[in-house]
Order: sequence, then structure tokens, then C-alpha cells
Amino acid sequence: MKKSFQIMLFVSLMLAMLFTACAPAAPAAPAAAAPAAAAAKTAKDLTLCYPQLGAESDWRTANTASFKETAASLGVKLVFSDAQQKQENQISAIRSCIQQGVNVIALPPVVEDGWDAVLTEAKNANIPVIVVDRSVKADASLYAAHIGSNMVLEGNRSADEMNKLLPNGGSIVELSGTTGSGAAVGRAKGFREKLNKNITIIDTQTGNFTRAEGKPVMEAFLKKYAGKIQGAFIHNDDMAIGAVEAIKAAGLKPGDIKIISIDGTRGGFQLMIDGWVQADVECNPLLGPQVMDLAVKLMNGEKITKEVLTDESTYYPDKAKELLPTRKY
Ligand code: GYE
Repeated sequence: MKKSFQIMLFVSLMLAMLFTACAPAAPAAPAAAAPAAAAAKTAKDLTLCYPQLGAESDWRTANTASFKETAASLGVKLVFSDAQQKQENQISAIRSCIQQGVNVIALPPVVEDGWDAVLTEAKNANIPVIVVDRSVKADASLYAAHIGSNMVLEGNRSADEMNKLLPNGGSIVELSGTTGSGAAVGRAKGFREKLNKNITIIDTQTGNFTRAEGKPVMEAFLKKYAGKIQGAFIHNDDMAIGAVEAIKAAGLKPGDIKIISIDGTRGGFQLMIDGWVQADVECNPLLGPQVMDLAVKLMNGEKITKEVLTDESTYYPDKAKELLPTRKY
């Protein structure tokens, strides 16, 4: 009796299970207007403001191209402007972007100081700012993130190379980038941190990161310190191209003055192939994809990394010829 009861129970249980599995799904209860989760925003929803600082160098041209090409391929609406190396132009471009109600502003600041007011205006308008390439000296609460190179490290690397080239010490000159720019300040600082004590920087002048200004600065150095310059630390390849024109015109040969440059542009690679530059410290301008990825994350309120430093290395003449065709800028 007990046993047959158990069997019946088992059979009816099995039948019940079978029935539930085969039964057509009950019609869904009329949706009780549950709040639909907001669809994640994509690059196509992004209007990005990029108040570019200028067109002073091949690095900058490549940086602009990276933003324009990435925006076109992702469907990002890019509000682009060129400030011609003037901070006031960048500030008014940012103000106009705030008025237009862009989603995110990516700012490559020409100089480090003087951004507090406009960054506060963006913050009050709830528009996040990504500082790109060079740094700003502003309270970290005024911008969402910084993506760019470690300029101090680039200066450190440049000094390591100069130390190797002048093991017995010597006198060198420095052609510095735009005065007050994060790139020039960081590179100068990093270079001095690592430079051997037997190497003396006898003069430093800005060439504003351009070929046109790099040349007369070097001409003046060559006149003033004729026969006394063993090396030159030049903050970018464009100024190095200008400086080499001056060195050639003064009748010097490749290698007479050891040159360390920064960027790793095609022009810099050509200078290495021709023997004028002994090491080119990489600085990567192709920041468009990373910045736009981060901007979309910001639109979606995702957690992001505040400081993103680009991974870079140093290039030498021995591989320059082989690598030149692969260079993208
Ligand atoms: O090295 C130079 C450009 O800010 C890293 O600016 C950038 C620098 C780059 O004009 O060529």
C-alpha cells in the first residue's frame, strides 16, 4: 500500500513536469510600463569639440588628421577649429562649443596656465573636458581625464641619449618648444633630471615648435658659440629640420653637433638617415581613437581612468631606413 502510493506520487509528479515543459508559454502579462533602461550611447551620438591649438608641426598635422579620420570612420560629429597657437582663440572656440551644447570637449592646451575660468564654464554646463596631449595646470576636478605623452619621461630619455653620445661631457644648446607649454616644460625638466653633470647647457631659446623659428635660433647659437657646441637637445623634429639647415649653412658636417630630437616624424627619420640626428624620442600624435572611445564612455557615465599615458620608445639611425616606410606621420 505504502509502496503503490509512492509510485503514484512519482508518476503524477513526472506527468506534471512533462506538462509544464510542453505547455505553451502563458501569454506575457501586459507590460506594466517598466522604465526602459536608456540605450547606451554610441560614437554616432557624439558631438565632440576639438579646438586644435595650431598647425605648427608635422606632429600637429598628424594629430589633426587622426581626429578627423577617426571621427569620419566612427560617425562622430567633430567641431574642429585651429587656434593658430593662441590661447585666446582656443578659449573662444571652447565657449562657442559650450553654446552649441556639444557632448564632450577634447582640449589640447597650447600652454599650461590660464584655463580655470573656461574649464569652470564647461563644468557648469555639464560638458566633460578631456585634456589631450599637453597638460594643464588646473584643479583636477575641472576636467574628466588627460590622455597624452609623458613629457618628463621624453626629457629623461633624451638626456640618456645625450649622456651616451657625450661620455666625456661637453657644451650643448637647447631649442625649446613653445614657452609655457606642457610639452616644453616637461621635456626641459626631464632632460635636466637625467643629464650628466659633465654636460653643460650653455644656452636655451624657444623655437616655438616650428621649422621657421628653429632655424634662426640655431643660426644665432652658431654665431655666438662658434666651435663650442658639441650637442643640441631639440624639443621636436620640425625645429630640428630648421636647425639642421642652419648647421649645414655654417659648413658643419653630420655628427659634428650631436642632436637629440623628439617626435619620430618622417622628417625626423630622414634626418637620422642623413646622419644629422643621433636619436629621435617618440611622441605619438595618433590620439583620435583613444579620445573618442573615452568620450563615448563619458557620455554613458562609465567609470574612466583619469590619466592615460601613451606608450612610447626611442628610435635610432641604424633602423631608420627600414622603418621610414612604415611611419604614419
Ligand atoms: O612634440 C610638437 C608639437 O604637444 C607633443 O607639439 C606636442 C608637441 C610636439 O608641435 O611637434
